[in-house]
Amino acid sequence: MTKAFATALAVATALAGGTLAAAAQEIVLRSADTHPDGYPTVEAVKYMSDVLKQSTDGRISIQVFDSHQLGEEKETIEQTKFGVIDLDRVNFAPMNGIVPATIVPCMPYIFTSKENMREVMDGPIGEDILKAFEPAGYVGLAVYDSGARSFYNSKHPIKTLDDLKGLKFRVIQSDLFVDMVNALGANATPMAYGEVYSGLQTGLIDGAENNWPSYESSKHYEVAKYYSLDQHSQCPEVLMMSKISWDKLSPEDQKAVREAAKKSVTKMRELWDAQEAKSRKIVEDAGVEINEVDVKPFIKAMDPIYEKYADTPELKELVKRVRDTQK
Ligand code: GTR
Repeated sequence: MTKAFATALAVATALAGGTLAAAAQEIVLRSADTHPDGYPTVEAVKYMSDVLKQSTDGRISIQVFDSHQLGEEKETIEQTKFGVIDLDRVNFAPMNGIVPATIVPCMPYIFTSKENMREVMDGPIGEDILKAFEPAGYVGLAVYDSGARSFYNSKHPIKTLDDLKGLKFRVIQSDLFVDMVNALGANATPMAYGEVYSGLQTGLIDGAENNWPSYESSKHYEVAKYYSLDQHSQCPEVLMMSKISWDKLSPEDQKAVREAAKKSVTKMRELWDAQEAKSRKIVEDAGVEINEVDVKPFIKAMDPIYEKYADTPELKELVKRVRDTQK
């Protein structure tokens, strides 16, 4: 080997190695969230990024775009499908029409408690639901808590089904929720989360439905001061990845992403429990009128929803499997 050739070879090798190292080094996954910085879902994905950085020697990290910077949930779901966004943290509800299995954990009063929801979503039922994302172009990575959704409005407390009559509620964007709230006797209108505050303020809607941390962090409590704890759904959150982005990762990196996502679930639950209490305190201190609800008639009114939405053998079976955990 001549000296010149050896030098050229060394340079070429270094360059190739360098390019590879640079390419391998810099993977920054873009992740969307509708919630503001500090919200448990946002913090959980940031935590996941730290875990991932550690397990990949700093090669892979996640940049979280909070406060719907990348769009409202319907838009980010679409963009994630096309690989424009790598990761998306959304509620299961706007996925109901895209991944039918997500309907089951959103069903009214399907879980008996927070613990029951966690147990179901941690086990084989949760795994099966996450797997159902793949044919739709997503990889389901983790399920996060979302507490229980209850009604709030600007008119009066909801104590009975009669109190819902004539009120117009914004619901999360899912037909299941439209039908659920209509079945309870109110008028449901689906709308993007970011439009709810002004909708309440201008009187376009009388109320909406959500959990403590969302009710508080969105400041909806400022314009809808009656919060009635009917807890009609415990529909959880999901962290999903674009199948297009996923397929670009090596199997080892896919494994690292999955593991980091799983670890973020434990972290999220700690943050969630603390945030629920904190948010409740904030709205109580702000003078919100909170009331408990006798939910028996509410549960009864949901029978047609089970008939309409658990309408395939697969979904019926999933509902049964959830019920079996409660025996
Ligand atoms: C929240 C959920 C958000 C969003 C919002 C909504 O509970 O965390 O992802 O779906 O509800 O009502 O649109």
